[in-house]
This record gives sequence, C-alpha cells and structure tokens, in this order.
Amino acid sequence: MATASADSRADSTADSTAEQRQFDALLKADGRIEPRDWMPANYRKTLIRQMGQHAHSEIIGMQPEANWITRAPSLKRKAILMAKVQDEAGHGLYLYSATETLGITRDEMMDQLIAGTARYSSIFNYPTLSWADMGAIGWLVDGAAICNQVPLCRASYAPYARAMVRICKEESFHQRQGFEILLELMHGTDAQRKMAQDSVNRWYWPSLMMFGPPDGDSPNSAQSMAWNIKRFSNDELRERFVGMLVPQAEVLGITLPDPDLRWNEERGAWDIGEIDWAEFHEVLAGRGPCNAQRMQRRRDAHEDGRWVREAAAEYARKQAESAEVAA
Ligand code: FAQ
Repeated sequence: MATASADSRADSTADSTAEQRQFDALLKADGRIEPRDWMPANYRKTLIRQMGQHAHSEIIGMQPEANWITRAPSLKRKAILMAKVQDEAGHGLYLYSATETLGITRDEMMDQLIAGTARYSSIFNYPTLSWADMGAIGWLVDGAAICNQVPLCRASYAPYARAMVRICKEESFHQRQGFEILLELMHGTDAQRKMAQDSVNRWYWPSLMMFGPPDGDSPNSAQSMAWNIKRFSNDELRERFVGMLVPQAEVLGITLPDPDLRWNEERGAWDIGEIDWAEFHEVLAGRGPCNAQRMQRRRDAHEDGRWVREAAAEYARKQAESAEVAA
C-alpha cells in the first residue's frame, strides 16, 4: 500500500496534469466525481477510510440495539426495533457497495475491521442497559448521524452522496421513533421517567463525541472540506446538533446533562461544557466499555457466516460453468 508521503508526492506531480486541473475545476464548480473519473490518490484513500469506517459503524451499530429485540416491551416495539436494526444492515450494504467503486473489495474491508485496522464509530462501544436506551439511541445517536450525514448527501463523490440520500431518509424515521419511545416513557410512571433521564445522561456526551475531535485536533477536516467531502467542520456540526436537541429536550421534559449549557447571544448558538476527550481517545484506542465484546461478536458472526459465503460462491461458480457449457 502506498504511504501518505508517497501519495502526496504522486499528487504534487499530478498537480500539473490536465487531469488534476479538470478535477480541481469540477470541484470548484461543485460538480460530482464518478467512479471512472480521474481522482488524486489521496482523495481516493480518504474516501475509502471514511466510507469504510461509516459502513463498519452501521454494521457494528446493529449490536447494541439487537441486544434488546428479545426484551422489547411489546410486539409492536419488537417489530419496530427489528425493522430498525435491519435498516442499519441495509445502510452498511449500500456503503460497502459505494466504497467498492473506489477499488477495494468488501472482503478486504471486512478483513480490516476484523483485524482492528479500520475504525468504526466510538458510540457503539457503550452498553445498552435499559429499554430507554433504545429511545436515547434513536433520539441522540440517529439524531447525531442525521446532522452529520445530511451534508454528506452533497459530498463530491457521487456514489457516497447517492447512498446518503436514502440513508438519511431512514435515519430521520429512526430518530423520530427514538424520540417517541422517550416521550412515552416521560408520560409514564416516575420509574419510567427516571429510566429515560438516566439513559439520556449516559448517551448525551458520547453522542457529542460522534462528530469527531475538535476542529483544532482534526487532522483530516481541512483537506476533506477542500475536496467537498465534508461540508462543515466537526465543531460546526456538533453545535448544530446541540441547537436541534435543546428545544426537543424541552418538549420531552428531559434535562440535558450539561450544567454549562448556555445560550450565547453574541454567537447565536449554545455554549457547551467541556467534552471528556480523554474518554474519546480511550474508546478509539480500543479501551471503551464494550470494544472487546463488539469485536468478538463481529468475528464470531463472520465465522458463523463462512459456510453461507462458501455456498454462495460455489453456486455462482456452478451457474457460470453451466452458462459456459450452454454457450
Ligand atoms: N469514532 O480528522 P478527523 C451510524 C477518527 S452513524 C471513531 O476529524 P474525519 C448510524 C477519524 O476516523 C456513525 N473514530 O476525521 C447508526 C480519524 O481517524 P484516522 C458513523 C473517529 O474523518 C445509528 C481520526 O479520528 N458515521 O452509524 C470518530 O475528517 C444507530 C481523526 O478525526 C460516520 O462514519 C468517532 N466518533 O471526521 C447506526 C459518518 N471521530 O485518520 C446504528 C461519516 C473521528 O486516525 C445505530 N464520517 N474519528 O484513521 C464522518 O463524517 C467523519 O469520518 C467523522 C470524522 C466526522 C466521523
């Protein structure tokens, strides 16, 4: 695999080429790059990293909620939760397919995930301790996902942008179902209100971390924004998310667990308390509360599915063979 410095040397040589000029002009005009178009090696590499991480997040993200399918409080809630978890699998599939257009296979991406060399979102390394967590995940985690992903519908790489359009529609439905779970609990008994508040207390800060490190510590943001992959910085999106949550928390009657949350008239935005970045880096380093469990579950699922992959490959081989004989 090419190193970052080799890639940037290759890019700077390419700088003067007609292809590079065409690529730059297309981005300047807010155009879209299709898989067969020329693109700088680092642009391709950045997309493979971000889109691969995004796909892995959708797949690993099935685990915390899947834990509650058998414990959902009613048949209706069970059916809704099953559908939501299936939607996340679908998002993973669209994203793996979109990433494959960049010249990496799904098998290679899966190997990277299983070997621990590709990341997935920090948020999925936290445990789901109560039914209210299904509400908090929908409201906060899917809510953060929407804030981050709506601008990605305008990402310069067309297959990513197209995948995001459908994903965002489904995420928006997911967020509403989470909000509705919390609303029902908040209209319930004291114990149910307490359970909802406890859940928001645990998920609020990790959901803010989903947007990534502060802008000053985000090595990829400036280049990704110059390439029109990211349209807003990590902090801008985090701020937008908090602005969306505050009125919704009021409707729910839930308190956001940040004593420093204040409206800043001058900035026209909410000031927030200090995020525990040490915790974020611990989770990224594989030392979050559930990292080991999530990875083990994924490895086991991959092993359990081996016979299905082998059977499908053998079936495809036989089909191709008989098509060849018939031809
Ligand atoms: N977790 O320079 P930056 C969902 C890494 S939504 C883990 O700022 P960038 C829906 C980053 O990769 C969740 N790693 O990086 C759902 C980079 O790694 P490097 C998934 C993180 O890329 C709901 C390093 O830190 N959404 O799944 C995180 O410009 C419910 C430096 O960071 C997406 O992936 C993190 N939170 O910005 C499913 C959205 N933050 O270079 C199931 C697409 C940063 O060291 C249930 N991705 N890192 O290898 C993005 O928008 C961007 O990649 C960011 C990070 C904003 C996540």
